[in-house]
Amino acid sequence: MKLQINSITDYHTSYRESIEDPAAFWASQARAFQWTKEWDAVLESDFTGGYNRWYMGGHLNITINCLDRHLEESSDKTAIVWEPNDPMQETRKLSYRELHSSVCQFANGLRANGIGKGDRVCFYMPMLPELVIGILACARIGAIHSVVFAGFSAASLADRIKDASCKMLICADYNIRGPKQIPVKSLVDEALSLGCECIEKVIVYRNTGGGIPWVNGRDYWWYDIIEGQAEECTPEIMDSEDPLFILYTSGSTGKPKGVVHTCGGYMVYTGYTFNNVFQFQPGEIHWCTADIGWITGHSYVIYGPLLNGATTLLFEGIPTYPDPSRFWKICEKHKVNIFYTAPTAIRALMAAGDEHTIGHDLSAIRVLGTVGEPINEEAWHWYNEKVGRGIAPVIDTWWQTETGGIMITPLPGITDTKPCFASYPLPGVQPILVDVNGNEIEGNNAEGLLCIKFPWPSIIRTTYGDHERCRQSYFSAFPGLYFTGDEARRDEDGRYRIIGRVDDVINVSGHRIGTAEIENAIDEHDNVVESAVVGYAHPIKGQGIYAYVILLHPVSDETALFKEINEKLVQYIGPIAKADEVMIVSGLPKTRSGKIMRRLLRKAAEKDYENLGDISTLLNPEIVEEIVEKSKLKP
Ligand code: 7RM
Repeated sequence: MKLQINSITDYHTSYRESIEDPAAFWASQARAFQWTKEWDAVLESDFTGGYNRWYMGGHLNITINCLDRHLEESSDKTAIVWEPNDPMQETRKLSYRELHSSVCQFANGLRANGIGKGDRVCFYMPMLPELVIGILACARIGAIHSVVFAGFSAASLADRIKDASCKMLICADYNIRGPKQIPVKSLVDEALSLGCECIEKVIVYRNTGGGIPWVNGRDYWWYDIIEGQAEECTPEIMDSEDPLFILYTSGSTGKPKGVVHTCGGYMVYTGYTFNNVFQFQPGEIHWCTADIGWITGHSYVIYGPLLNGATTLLFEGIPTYPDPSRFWKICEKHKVNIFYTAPTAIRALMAAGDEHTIGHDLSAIRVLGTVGEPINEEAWHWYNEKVGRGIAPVIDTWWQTETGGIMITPLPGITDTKPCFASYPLPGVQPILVDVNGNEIEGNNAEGLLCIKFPWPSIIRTTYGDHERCRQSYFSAFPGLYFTGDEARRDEDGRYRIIGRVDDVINVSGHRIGTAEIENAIDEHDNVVESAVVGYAHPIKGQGIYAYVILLHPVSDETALFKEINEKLVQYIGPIAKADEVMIVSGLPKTRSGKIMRRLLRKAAEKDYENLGDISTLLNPEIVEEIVEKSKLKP
């Protein structure tokens, strides 16, 4: 793909052009792709109603751009390198031609099984090439994919299936992660027993070959679906604004939001950002370690790299199996050029000791990326020095499920880098800091709520089935602005540093979880009357989960109670939502209007007893002392 920013002057020029004439800027970016019909108008936006449309009247299919377009010149080039969980098992490689054939074949299989344009297909699968094949097969025929992270519980899966009324569910028999085998098909059956009548068929990919429960007439093997299907498939020609996928993310209420992205804008933005942010060079191997169940996996494991004809590495396992050198062994083995991971992984590997990085040839690495949460200074330096050998720049990329692609980031080799700073907005991105009243905080050396004042092609289109919720969540806090939910600081040179969420969202190891979701699950425990959950600083996870609970009856064995609470969290949400600390309290600090004072709970969790602020206006100020005293007894 052409149009790569390649100097600082170029960056400034592009940035200026993107602001002065956004339509012209984004039209020229879009021309790097293949459209079957050009758009009539580039953009139409109404932040008041939360309506944003891009490339209206344009027709395309994103898989033509991810696959067909590369066949002429690079059909033998590797599209996917798959590295299994077990290092003794063989690597799989799929060329662009093979990936194209597999996608077409499965797409034909989906069509033969009643799936067509607009139908929702849910994926609950581990990191296998078949997950990529299945997702692209949906895109090929215009079906809307909804990937649910395979670490979520059966209950969470059921909620997401029902919210999008998915017609089909695609899973594996078992998932393998580190030393564990997870019986996903059993979890799927459990989810489907929770009122998912919308699901007509379940497609099962045989991953381990272990025994699984089976429902005749509903369950089908992946291989039976593709059996006899042609390796060519006419793509469904999509309107630019037809939905491409739904991806659920946590907000401040208990119910996850189905973020909807559409075909044209998402394609242009992920292609544009992959090319520029990583300064991609043809022939490079790109490894984004994110699970495809998150937006980072959608945009930078699948779509961004494939749109650019890159080789994308897919890893089934975890960073610490069989030992904490696994990432570096894979980088060495496949001569990875671009490595993109989360601060939580960096911190965990840093804590495991330098002996694991030493002795691995990491010389192919040209760029190191991080995403998902703030990276602390120590981890930034360790990454830069031990992994990047002081040569490969670290790019701290800030973005969200709702933004579809990277928004604020250094450009490697072009702009400078500074620890903890996501730095500069990409051309086309117009960040602004405001105070709580929505007044712009101008000038450098400023801190405020991070908003974006102009749309970009992959801005969230709606929350599935409930547009009002989309308007309310992102466009109502400050009229005329998209509100990110994050607080940020702008330094003396205009670089942005992301401080964190200002809403009731906790970022655990880079995974977003709403406090309300966690509290709902804890409240399911028979002995819990009420609970309140806050995030607190955690050395590896970034934020840990601290739960305050009020009990119905006192317990003698607190450890047993904590275990039961965590069982509820695993049951209702998944292992990522386990509480790190639980404190039994006789009451929760509340305002007179009945709102829980999370600020106080956060301070107690972090043992920060100074500046508790004015507590005299609380409904029950006496409870603060109890909480502070109990917190002092915690490790
Ligand atoms: C891509 C992704 C979004 C939230 C976002 C922030 C936090 C993401 C950074 C970051 C500091 C970063 N999507 N966040 N990137 N905080 N520095 N580079 O993570 O929807 O799952 O989460 O994550 O709070 O609002 S997400």
